[in-house]
Amino acid sequence: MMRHPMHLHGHFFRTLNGQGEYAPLKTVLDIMPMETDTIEFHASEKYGDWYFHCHILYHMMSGMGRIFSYENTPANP
Ligand SMILES: [Cu+2]
Repeated sequence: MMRHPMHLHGHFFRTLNGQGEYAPLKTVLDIMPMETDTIEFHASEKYGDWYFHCHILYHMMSGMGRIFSYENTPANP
């Protein structure tokens, strides 16, 4: 039951919170306990794998992170 400041590398994202065109543009979203949030971002790079993770180090080190991969990203050996 903790907050999680989630960060997506390489992109700004919008928090879809019902504010329409005034949805905040962020690089970190502080998610409260038991909260569900929806974000969207423009996949503006040619390709790539982008790390999405909690900014609290021990959360990240215990696995609170995921890779967002663009379609058609070449394999990274
Ligand atoms: Cu966290």
